Amino acid sequence: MTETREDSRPRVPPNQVVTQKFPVMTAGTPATAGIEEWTLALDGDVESPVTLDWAAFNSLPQQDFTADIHCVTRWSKLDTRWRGVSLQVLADLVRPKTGSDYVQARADGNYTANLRLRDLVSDKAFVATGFDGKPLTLDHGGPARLVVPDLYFWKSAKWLRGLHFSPFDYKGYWEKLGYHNYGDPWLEQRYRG
Ligand SMILES: Nc1nc2c(c(=O)[nH]1)N[C@H]1C(S)=C(S)[C@@H](COP(=O)(O)O)O[C@H]1N2
Ligand SMILES: [Mo]
Repeated sequence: MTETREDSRPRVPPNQVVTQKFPVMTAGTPATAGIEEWTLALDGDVESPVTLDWAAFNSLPQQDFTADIHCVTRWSKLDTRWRGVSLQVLADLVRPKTGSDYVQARADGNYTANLRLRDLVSDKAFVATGFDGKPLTLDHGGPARLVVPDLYFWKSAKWLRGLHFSPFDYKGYWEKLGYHNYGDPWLEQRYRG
């Protein structure tokens, strides 16, 4: 683990501090579903909306991926290891209609986050069910959470229950409270305005 890349570009975005710990950041205490009741709704402006139960979700191709994650409260964690289904696989399944450029992630506990579809596809984001070789624990969003490493980690909704594809960019929980609409850590897009 190194904090500088081979070409000497910084590994850590501006004004972030690397931690070895894995802090738990949760607004409220959501009641979440066990795998018996859990479903993931892929809906909105798509050709083939579908609601996947745990078995259907797990029959999709899974990938291992390693990523650095960056919380807006200024901690970063490097080389986190996950397992999950790529957003590309989920988008291919439902086929967003032309102009359906936004995705609202919907989670238990009324948590939402808004994202651009182009920031999610091409293996830039995953719905993860595994962390560090084990099932994702409840505090970190189990049974399934979004992981979008290129954006501040508030965009990575824990206890994910739906992805709503739309031509409209509905603001999410933190975005409504004044956090930046896109949240690129390299551009320090922490707050709006
Ligand atoms: N459902 C839900 N997802 C959430 C949050 C939350 O409060 N509820 N917090 C976000 C924030 S601000 C961060 S930094 C990460 C923290 O994930 P962790 O608790 O696994 O570190 O989850 C994000 N996803
Ligand atoms: Mo965060």
